[in-house]
Amino acid sequence: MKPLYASLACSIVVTACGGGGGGDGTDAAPIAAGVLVINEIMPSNTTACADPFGEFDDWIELYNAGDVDLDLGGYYVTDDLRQPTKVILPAGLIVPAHGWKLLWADDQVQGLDHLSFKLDAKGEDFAIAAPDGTQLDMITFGASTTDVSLARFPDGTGAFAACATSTCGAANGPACGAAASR
Ligand SMILES: [Ca+2]
Ligand SMILES: [Ca+2]
Repeated sequence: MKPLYASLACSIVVTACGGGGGGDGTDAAPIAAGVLVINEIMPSNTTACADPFGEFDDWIELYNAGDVDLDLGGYYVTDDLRQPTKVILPAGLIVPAHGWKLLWADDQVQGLDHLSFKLDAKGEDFAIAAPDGTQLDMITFGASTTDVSLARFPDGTGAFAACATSTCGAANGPACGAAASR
């Protein structure tokens, strides 16, 4: 065993990774289609997953299919397609490259990732738009079953399917797609 060597190697790796970000927030370049998508959504949540305050609020999971972390500052979300720029997202809300980010639709002031509206379990829309107003993704859903999400499988590209084994903030499972697609 070489614990000292191991920890040294770790710290070198971490340093290399941490220094590789280097992004200057170049939000001038328009985002390509399909890079930022709605990956999973739960309009009625009682036991699936809790926000950092222990509250089982409605949530939306975004997925970043790209190779660069995305800062959602200036992006828009809405639960009303007639108001595509209803809510502007704050800077510092990051969706990691090839990673997921949960937004809590709880109409509460609890941090960057909490939206000023809730989702309607009886059905409505949710959409996300780029800072220039271009719609990036949207979903229209009907009446929701409590604690059942609608999830894309595979992540980012698959069709939405009802998912009783939701995965907030993590990769969607094949069981969801299989369960709903017959
Ligand atoms: Ca909350
Ligand atoms: Ca998921």
